Amino acid sequence: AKEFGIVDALSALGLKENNNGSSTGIENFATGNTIESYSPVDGSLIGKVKSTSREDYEKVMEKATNAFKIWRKMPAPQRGEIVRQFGNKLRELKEPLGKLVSFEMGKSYQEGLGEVQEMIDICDFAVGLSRQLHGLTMHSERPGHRMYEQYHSLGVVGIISAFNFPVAVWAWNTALAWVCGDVCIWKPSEKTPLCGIACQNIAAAVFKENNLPEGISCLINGDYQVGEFMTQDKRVPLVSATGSIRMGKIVAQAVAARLGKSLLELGGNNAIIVTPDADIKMTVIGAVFGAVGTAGQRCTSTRRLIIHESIYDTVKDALVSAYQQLRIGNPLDQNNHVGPLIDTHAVTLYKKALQRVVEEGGNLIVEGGVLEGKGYESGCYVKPAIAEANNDYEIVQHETFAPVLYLLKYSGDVENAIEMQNGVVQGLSSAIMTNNLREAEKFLSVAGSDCGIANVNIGTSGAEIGGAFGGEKETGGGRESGSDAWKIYMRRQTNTINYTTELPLAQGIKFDL
Ligand code: UN1
Repeated sequence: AKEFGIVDALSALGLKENNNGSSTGIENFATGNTIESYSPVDGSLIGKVKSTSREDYEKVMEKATNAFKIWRKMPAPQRGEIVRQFGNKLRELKEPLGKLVSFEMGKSYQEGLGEVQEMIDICDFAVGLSRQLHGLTMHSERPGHRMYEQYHSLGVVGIISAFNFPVAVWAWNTALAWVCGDVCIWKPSEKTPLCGIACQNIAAAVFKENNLPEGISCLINGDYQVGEFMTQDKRVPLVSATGSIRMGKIVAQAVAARLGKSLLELGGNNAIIVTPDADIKMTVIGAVFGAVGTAGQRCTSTRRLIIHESIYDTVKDALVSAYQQLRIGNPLDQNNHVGPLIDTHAVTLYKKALQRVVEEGGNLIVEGGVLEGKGYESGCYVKPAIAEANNDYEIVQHETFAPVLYLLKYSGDVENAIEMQNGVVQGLSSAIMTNNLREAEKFLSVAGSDCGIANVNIGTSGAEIGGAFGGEKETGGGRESGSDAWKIYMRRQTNTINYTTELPLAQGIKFDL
């Protein structure tokens, strides 16, 4: 860890060995069980964090609701100024935070930096947005009346995020929620709690410098039961949850039972369609990055390649030779392409997927396996694998959070490929590689990809923050980040004002006294 500057990174981020890191962060009053955070990079214990008990949660909620009363009254552009300062702090701390992300989660240092860059980008976006929380004006049907709509702050926003993007997904939600005048309570994944504490420390410092209550940003820690404090709590009008479809269904039902709003960003089963008109070189780079980047643990990771039979062997051979070049190892060593999986449980799921695809009739053309020996002591390093398979295999229909890529063959028109691509329960990201305008437009048409993200000549992962991010079907339907995704963080109000001395009724109804 020393060699890669981890010790310095931890101290730059204000992290101690024992982080009593519930509550609003700086005030240490968490009393729950201790969560230990082990690095998948070398298996070492990075630090300990206290989880949030029910009583702690009540205190956090009190701080959040009190902070909301102050924060919502601050003009939105001034809230934007706070987010600008937060973004600047992230710029200063990009390297240590990127390193911590890499060390605690296991993604490459480049991707760790990229994740912090996503946080910075969304802050910039949110600053501009703070002057653009526009509603519409309408023409009233009644004389001397004015009608318009406005967006008001919602309240306490609950954020439940996953280990794979331990800091960026929080920032997408929180930067928008803050300019919208909401306060946030965040439960990071219990697999990456130190990333949560680091972010909390950064936010808390900004609030302190501006004499604002730290309750604008609150942190709670623990497993799904701690998440349930929020999903079942009427005081949380919106719960934004990122994770598995299984988790999303539980969250959605709990929130819906009290008629709250949920924003769900769940699993993907993302495919790239490779047509006879594809640029093979671009296809290979896009597919390999999509499949092995973040060790296949992005919700946007490429899981399936749907390749036209006429170029199938060419693409397959190019992929096999590209996979032979991959260097697997310590993600902080920038010579490596692929880091570890998050933990040994993920390794078990990876092994099961490889076994299952063979049982179902698949053919492993790049075999995979768990790495052992020097540098791989954590037991979390696996070789990216490729299997030839059919779309209807149970395992192909399922999202395995690991670097396993399935090759599927199609024949005839691109419509056949689109049907395969849409033939899964998930609907997050999709892509087509083609230089043929007709194929590209068919893919983007109403009868084309059914996903929330559909790309042409780009892979499935690595979306920019400016677009709305999320997907359809069992991906949950939520949209985060750019475009008008901010609207879910606010409540809309329609206002009609009468500036006459008469009281005409809408629809021409007569009512005289
Ligand atoms: C996720 O995996 O939960 O588009 C988010 C991407 C990233 C975000 C992924 N910008 O791959």
